[in-house]
Amino acid sequence: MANSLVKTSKFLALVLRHQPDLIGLTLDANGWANVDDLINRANAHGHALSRATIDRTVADNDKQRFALSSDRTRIRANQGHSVGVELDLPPADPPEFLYHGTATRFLDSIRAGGLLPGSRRHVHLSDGPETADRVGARHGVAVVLTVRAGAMHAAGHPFWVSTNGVWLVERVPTVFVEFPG
Ligand code: HQG
Repeated sequence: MANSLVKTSKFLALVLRHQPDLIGLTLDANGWANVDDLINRANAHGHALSRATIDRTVADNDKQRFALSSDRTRIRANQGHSVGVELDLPPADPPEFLYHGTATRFLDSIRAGGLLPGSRRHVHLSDGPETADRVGARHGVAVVLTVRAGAMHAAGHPFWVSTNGVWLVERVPTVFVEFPG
């Protein structure tokens, strides 16, 4: 992803996941913003944004973080929100194991309380350990935890998978976490 698109992606993640208020933007109950409104408000707040930049950012995004509505008038983040939106994803059957990347400094707390969403709406899980390792490295010395997703689902915990392939759960009780070593 080109540098200017990374910058736009970070700005869109900020206003579509965390702080729409920053530019006076309104998200609907499912997290969608009107694209023209987003462009006008971003430009009014000194963030140069055009339809073409948005289209490229959505299409070329390394993690497919954003989606346009089918009529291309609305945009939302596929996952990662801290603001209260209902993504309205259908529940999904997870594979037997999913992975969560974290940092070693969080392990004692995770052992005590399980995996919690923190400031986000969901705990994020991936279907491969490599992605989890990269996610964990953002926080310090990475450690990959295996989540017994099949057993957790069988025990009644709902799972969702975002349009960009991130598995989402409300929390992961410690009993379903396999710690290394
Ligand atoms: C940890 C990026 C203490 C958790 C990534 C994580 C991902 C606990 C941190 C997405 C805990 C929260 C999300 C507990 C969990 N005690 N710490 N009980 N339970 N934690 O950033 O999963 O590039 O909110 O392990 O790629 O790191 O932005 O979540 O280390 O997909 O699209 O608390 O963000 O995607 O950190 O990352 P975060 P995350 P984007």
